[in-house]
Amino acid sequence: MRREVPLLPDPLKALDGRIIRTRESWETHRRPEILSLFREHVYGYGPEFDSASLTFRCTEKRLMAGDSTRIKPVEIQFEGAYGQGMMHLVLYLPRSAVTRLPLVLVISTNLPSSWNLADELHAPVSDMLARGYGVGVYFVEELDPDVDDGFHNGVHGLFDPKSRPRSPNAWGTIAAWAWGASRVMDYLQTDEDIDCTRVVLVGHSRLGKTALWAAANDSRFAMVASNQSGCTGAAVSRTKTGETVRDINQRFPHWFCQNYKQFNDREDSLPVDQHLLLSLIAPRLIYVTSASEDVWADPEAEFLSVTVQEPVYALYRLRGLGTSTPPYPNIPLVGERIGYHMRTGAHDFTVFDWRGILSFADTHLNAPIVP
Ligand code: GTR
Repeated sequence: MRREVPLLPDPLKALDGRIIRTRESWETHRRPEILSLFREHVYGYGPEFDSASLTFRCTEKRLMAGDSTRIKPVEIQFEGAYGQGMMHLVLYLPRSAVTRLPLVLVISTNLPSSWNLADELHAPVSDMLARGYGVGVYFVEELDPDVDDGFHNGVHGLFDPKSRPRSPNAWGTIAAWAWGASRVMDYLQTDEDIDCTRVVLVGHSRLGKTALWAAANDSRFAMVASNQSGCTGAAVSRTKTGETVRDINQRFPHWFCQNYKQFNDREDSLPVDQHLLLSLIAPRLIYVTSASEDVWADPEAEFLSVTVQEPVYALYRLRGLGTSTPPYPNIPLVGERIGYHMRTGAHDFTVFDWRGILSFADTHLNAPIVP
């Protein structure tokens, strides 16, 4: 039996009681309000940053052995008040491409030992290239290690005031990882192989949370795909089963800002819920996946989140999924710019998930087939 739908913050009712009826008032009033609420209470505020201070260096381009794929590693260097940092982006491009390509940008954990990433990524790189995309990967642990180590290292150590305790609304690790996606986009805007108006940002689980927060902050991403991102990702927190706000704050105290801990066991007091995170993507493309046995992420809470934010897409005259009933497993549901599927099986990033995401992207980003 389906659980009762919780009382969720209305995307179209501002804190001052104003009802949002037009996209203008959404964009000038309610959307910035929601973004600030997420910064203040959930993910934290990142630093002021001037992208003009970045430097990029393309290193050792090469061909993948026995393949028609070009690998283009890029170093992205940034400077904070306390020193310099660097992240890597690795691009995979078909050797034969003649036009700027749309890009699937995959968020990954660690920089692996070799550039030949296809296996380590669990991403069908050759399938994506055949569909006409370039593929990019960046590595979040270069931005901040995934451990609760006091925010002395990584980008926090470079940009944040040294005073302790940190501000309760200072950015956590997920926000740092999302910041990296925007630095990659800064680079992509300079790369003549890529059409930066057609970039799909993809992440699984904790990296799905990262992808959503990055795309919420940075409207240069045309599409975001969150694979089983669950708690503080796509799933609404009110009445969520599996992982709760308390669970995630206890197991991963570094992921979010300190203020978020005030909502342990108090999800109903949050001024936002995760459907509002999805609404920040409108009117761009969004694809959310769940897995039937992934009760920790809670498929029902992920699906609910997608449907209850559709009134925001409706402001742009964009049709949503057309139903509030969760779909049968393995059958994607698609609206005009919103897609969702629930695959049978456990928490994982499978070929089925990739196909759902890429088919949706193909429809909307019109990827040309590479000869
Ligand atoms: C889990 C965590 C989830 C999810 C997952 C992952 O342990 O509770 O929120 O992010 O890790 O990233 O694999």
